[in-house]
Amino acid sequence: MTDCLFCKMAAGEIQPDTVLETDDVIAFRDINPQAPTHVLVIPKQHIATLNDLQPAQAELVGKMYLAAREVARIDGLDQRGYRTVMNCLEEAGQSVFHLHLHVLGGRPMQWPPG
Ligand code: IU
Repeated sequence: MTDCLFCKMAAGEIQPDTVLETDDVIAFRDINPQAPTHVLVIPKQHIATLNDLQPAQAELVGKMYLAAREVARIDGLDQRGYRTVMNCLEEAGQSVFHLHLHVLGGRPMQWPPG
């Protein structure tokens, strides 16, 4: 997907503020943070939304969560607490159509989210 911003980050054409990278995923700091820690975990492979996820890609989502856990450890949130969020489509707040997991923490969280 040549016109996908997150694909360009995955390809190294745009350099995000990267927290960690594996063969399959990248985690980088959100440009408009909503909490002291706000990191996005993306697969390097283009998947537009959760609706587009295929059963064969289930392990990839597990790797995204393992990366989110590592991000929390890096930012000192693993014992304190953190939230992971994946928005699917516009009504839920999805604005970038490349699968991503938000990792948020460092402040008290409200429930339910708005
Ligand atoms: P959303 O769930 O699709 O709304 O999340 C997209 C996120 O991508 C949002 O939090 C943006 O601030 C973030 N983001 C970014 O980190 N860098 C960018 O260049 C752009 C969006 I565009």
